[in-house]
Amino acid sequence: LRSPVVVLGAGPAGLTLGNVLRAASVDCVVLEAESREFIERRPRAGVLEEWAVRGLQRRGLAANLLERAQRHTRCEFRFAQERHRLSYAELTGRHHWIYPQPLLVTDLVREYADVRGGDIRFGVRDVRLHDLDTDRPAVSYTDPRTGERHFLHCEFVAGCDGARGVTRAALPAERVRVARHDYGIGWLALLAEAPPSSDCVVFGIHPSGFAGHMARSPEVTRYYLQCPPGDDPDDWPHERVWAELRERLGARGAPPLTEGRLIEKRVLDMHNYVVEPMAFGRLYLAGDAAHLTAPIAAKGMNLALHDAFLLGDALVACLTRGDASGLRGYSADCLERVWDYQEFSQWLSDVYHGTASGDPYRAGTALARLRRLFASPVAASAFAEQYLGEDPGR
Ligand code: RFL
Repeated sequence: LRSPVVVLGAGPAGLTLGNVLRAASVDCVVLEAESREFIERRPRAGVLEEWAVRGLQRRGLAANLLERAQRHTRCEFRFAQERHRLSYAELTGRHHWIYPQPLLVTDLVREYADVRGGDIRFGVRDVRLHDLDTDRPAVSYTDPRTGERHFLHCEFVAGCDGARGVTRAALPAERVRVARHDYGIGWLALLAEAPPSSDCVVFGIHPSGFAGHMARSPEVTRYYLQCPPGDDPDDWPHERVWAELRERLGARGAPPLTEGRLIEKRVLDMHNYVVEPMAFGRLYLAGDAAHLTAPIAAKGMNLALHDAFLLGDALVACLTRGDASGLRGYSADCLERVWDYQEFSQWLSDVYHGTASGDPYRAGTALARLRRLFASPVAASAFAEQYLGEDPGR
């Protein structure tokens, strides 16, 4: 079989890309290691930047989202027992959308497979890439039901297989540079079966460590607790989690947290990486396969969508009009935003984690940054602009 594009991975990046290709009648095959049920339930992100939603909408991919997502216009920092609200929509005229990643993935897979008739194969095993530096690359995999090995010959391979996929490893070490940053901290990522305890995202900056509160839906809330990297989630029973959250998110006048059963509890070793360039031969990387940003500033899914829009448009231009300029500029065009978001995550990490670092110098500078955010409208506007991400349409 020969399809012009093989897309590895059915996350936000791969499915958006598949939809863009199908809308232009470009054939592609999406290969996904997990089952459809699994990817439609995998809980992760939930914060989408306005420009990203507009990008989905322009491509006919945001109907459900716009009906169901919540609009967020501000966030709240809590430190030294005080609450400080930052109305970023007032400062920038832009806002966030809150829509859980599994719902977006469900919408995208339905549109790709059930509406646009796209080819998607779930549960593939032992995926391998071949002849990437020729104009006839191929992808092979084992069909889980029959055990048979299949070869897909194509013109382009899109590596959208996330942080643990195989495509990044296929890049020859001498042709790419991987920049990596370890924060040296862990975050206990929690999902609670409880309604949100605030109408906005809350950041708790506390000497015991950072704590975060993020709405996901009227019934489910994401919380984060800073912890040592490699901590065992089993050392965080229900009582300990809620006691720490109450302590770290506590402030004068703050409503009590609405507690609930913890339905996800995992420790993230916080790190980032960036692969440069995001292409080799006929392989183009998109999303977490090319760059990871720890969930500090809620940027990962937004970057994955940005890559998918650019790669989709570039592949369509090349395959339907013979115009390869988009593909030539793809990596550089993506990396500008990637590095901008990396820098913001780094800045915000210092604010979140400085007071608990045990280093009085870092603690002092972190508090100075926080005070400046609420004393200087210019500093607040600069924060808001980066938190919402630059609008590529402006
Ligand atoms: P994904 O979503 O990981 O999808 C990759 C897909 O590839 C499959 N796969 C393979 N398929 C075929 N062959 C192979 N060999 C394969 N190996 C893997 C996987 O099963 C999977 O289905 O990558 P993509 O599309 O690049 O999307 C990236 C986003 O998922 C990620 O950046 C965000 O979830 C990050 N993130 C957040 N981003 C935001 O923008 N806002 C947030 O609020 C936010 N919160 C988060 C997050 C990530 C988190 N975790 C789990 C690290 C919160 C958390 C807790």
